This record gives sequence, C-alpha cells and structure tokens, in this order.
Amino acid sequence: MKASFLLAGIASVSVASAHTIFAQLTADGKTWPVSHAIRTPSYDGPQTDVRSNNLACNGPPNPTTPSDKIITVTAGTNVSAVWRHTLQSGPNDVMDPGHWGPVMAYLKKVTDAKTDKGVGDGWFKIQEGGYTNGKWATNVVIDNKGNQVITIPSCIANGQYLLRAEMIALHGARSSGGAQLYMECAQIEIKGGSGTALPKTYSIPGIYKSNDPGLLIDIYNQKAGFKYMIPGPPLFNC
Ligand SMILES: [Cu+2]
Repeated sequence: MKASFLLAGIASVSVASAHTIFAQLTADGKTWPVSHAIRTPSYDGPQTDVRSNNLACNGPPNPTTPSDKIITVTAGTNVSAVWRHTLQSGPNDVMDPGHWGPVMAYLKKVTDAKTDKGVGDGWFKIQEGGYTNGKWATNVVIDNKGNQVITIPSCIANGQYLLRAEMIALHGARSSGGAQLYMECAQIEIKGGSGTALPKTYSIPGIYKSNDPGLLIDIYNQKAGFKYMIPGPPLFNC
C-alpha cells in the first residue's frame, strides 16, 4: 500500500500547477454564472500562510474581484460550491487529481455580505470531508464534476452571510507551509432559518496552525486506512 501511495504521488508532480477556484454557486436548484456573488481571483493559486488575513476570502498574491451580487439560499437545503481549475474551465477540469486533501465549508454572519472582508471572528464550519475508505475528499469533488455539496443548517438565523468553501492540497505538506489552501467567499442571504441555534464561532486567520497534524503531513508515507485529522474547528450541527 505504501508503494502505491508513493507512485501516485510522483505521477501528480508533473501537473502540479493545476490549482482550483470556487467559481460559481448552485442554490435552490439554480446554477448562477461564474463569479456571480463570489469574489473570484484571476489566478488560481493557493494561500500557504495560515496566519494571513487572505486566508479568509483569498486575496494577494491572487487578485480577487469584488461582486455587488448576493444569492438567496434557503436554510436546510443543499447548495453546491462549484470548483474549476480556471474561470474558463468545464466540469472535467476541476483540479489536478493528485491534489489530495480535505474539503470544508464555513459560514460567517455579516451585516453587509458585499463589503465584509471576512477577516476575524464569526466563522463556523458547516461541512467537512477528509480521507474515507481510501479516498480523499478533494477527489470526491473532482469525481462529482467539481460540485462540493454543502447543507445549509436549518437552525441558524436568517440574514446575510459569507459562505467560504475550501479545498486543501497536501501533496507538498511534508514540510511546514507546504499545504496549498484554496478558498473563495460567496455572498449569500439565508432565508427560512429557524434561528434557534447560536453557533460557537472562530477566527480566520486563527482556525489553523502550520503544524496541525492535518496540514503538516507526509501523505505518501501513511499506513493503509490511516486516520486523517481534518484541520479546523469542530463541525457545527443543528
Ligand atoms: Cu495546485
């Protein structure tokens, strides 16, 4: 098993430049256009410094474009964060399949989703995938045509939120700062929430440390069926 991990790792190196972008959102059955209500970057590169303010909603060195749009989302329904290699890519070009790692989604309640930078406290995790039955969550998204399925909790308050979708590639994570973190923020307005829950919130930056066992890890040197520790705060559930 070790040997097959190693071979797959080497095979991925040649296309290591194939990064990814959360490019568009499907909500309430509608797939919105690329960059609609999402602060998409013109370059698909990762963030690698977990202490950077740009870990919240991306930013330099990847130039992001603001959006004056907001997408309405019904609480309790599934949305899809749609990932693409570039803003022009189709469903068969999501990300280099050798970019193995976890997938996560976070929400932050804000007063104005169009202008809030997302930096600081207020975030809670609503979806996560790690390494299950020999498959990384990034490959689940790739095999699902780039769709990261996220359930919007039914019990949260209505109002404007930032929806931060994230994929982390661990092929270089054997050294500190080698994990590649990809994230964008969508501007949404949640309706139909019961408002009965008050999630415990966390700061971005702050949710990750560079030496977290899920971020500083030699993924090619693990035993079959090893337990991967997804980074970040615990998952919020209603
Ligand atoms: Cu990459």
